[in-house]
Amino acid sequence: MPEVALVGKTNVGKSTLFSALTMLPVKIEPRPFTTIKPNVGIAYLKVKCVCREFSVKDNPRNSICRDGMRYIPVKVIDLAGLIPGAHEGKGLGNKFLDEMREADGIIHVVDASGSTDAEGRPCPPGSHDPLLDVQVIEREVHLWILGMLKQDWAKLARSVEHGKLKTDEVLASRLSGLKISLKHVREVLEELDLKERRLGTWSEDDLTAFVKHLFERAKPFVIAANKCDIPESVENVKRLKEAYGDDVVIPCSAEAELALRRAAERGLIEYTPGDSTFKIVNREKLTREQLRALEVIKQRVLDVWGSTGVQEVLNVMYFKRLNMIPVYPVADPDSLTDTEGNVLPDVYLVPRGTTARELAYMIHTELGESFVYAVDARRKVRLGEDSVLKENDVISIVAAKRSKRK
Ligand SMILES: Nc1nc2c(ncn2[C@@H]2O[C@H](COP(=O)(O)OP(=O)(O)O)[C@@H](O)[C@H]2O)c(=O)[nH]1
Ligand SMILES: [Mg+2]
Repeated sequence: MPEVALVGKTNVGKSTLFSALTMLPVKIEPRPFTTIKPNVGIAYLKVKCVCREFSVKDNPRNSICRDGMRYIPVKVIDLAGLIPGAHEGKGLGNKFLDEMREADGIIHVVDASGSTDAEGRPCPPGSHDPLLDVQVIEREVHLWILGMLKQDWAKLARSVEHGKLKTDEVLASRLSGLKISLKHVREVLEELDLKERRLGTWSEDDLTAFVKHLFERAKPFVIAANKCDIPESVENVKRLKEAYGDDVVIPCSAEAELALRRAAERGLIEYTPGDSTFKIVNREKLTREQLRALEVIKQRVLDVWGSTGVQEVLNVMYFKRLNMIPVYPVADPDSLTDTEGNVLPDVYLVPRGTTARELAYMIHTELGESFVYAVDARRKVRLGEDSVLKENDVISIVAAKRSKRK
């Protein structure tokens, strides 16, 4: 399952964002667990499902479909504790390693209203610069990886020089705790012109640059510019976007999203994450305070930013930063079913550029090995193994022998 980690200093709204993200976005029975451990839960990406285009009623297995929208589960981990100086803390390293290892990317939560100081204490809005917090966390992560790399650096360098080990392999294995691939290591060595350089001659700056580039590639981040309901955040969101780009910075209000999801769950309003509005179901059932709170959310969040931004945080991470696309594998390209007759059972998130055969491997090693061709169910054409998949492709894989297909 896809997986993201939440980081950020204290009091910026990590726990609130975690709660909002991991509340079920739509009604489902039976209710699956949405919180696995106190700090691990399930959130959902939201994409337009292909069911309406094909005019079918689907029975999703690995995801949920409601009103033509597909909700794809993503594991979310609240990594509270990545604080300034964390890289020096003994024991913390391994816990982080374990928890960050599987993460596809990192959601960096900041208080965009500037009402939390460097130590995480409340302060007047606008008095703390959230850009500093982004830098602090980045530095912390870099120092921490640097520490991992530099252990026995001299010994490492010697073993490469004696021809026992290769530079890229040594570096990748040193960082395997973070699940950083050999491919990423090679790309960065190339990019920084460090490929032919002996490890023993790397300067401190070389190492720092290497770590920085590698981490950006291996674990891309988005900035959840939280507390955007507070007016002082407008200016800071602008500054954050200037520094990091529109595809990295997402203004959001975790508190507003949590309130809306709770109200929707209790049937007080109609609201789906990502929506720009909500509808009050029955005015009489709401107290004056509740009505007032909803009005504030409308005025300070929805009317200003277009949505609470919480759904966007996840969607931007996967579809912009990680450049993934949804594809729908099926066993039968005519009925669009799996072998048990479920219509459009699964949606897979795959990196843009994934080929038909690579998809087969993701479904099942055996299916990849026995791949003959694929069928594009939309156009009813055969695809060869190197055919690059497109967004929302519905694909059936034809294998040489019967494999254990789902
Ligand atoms: N105004 C506003 N306050 C928020 C928002 N999200 C969280 N908070 C408040 O910020 C404080 C810290 O939130 P919490 O989730 O515990 O932060 P954490 O320490 O990062 O986990 C709490 O008082 C929250 O109610 C938001 O979107 N807007
Ligand atoms: Mg917390």
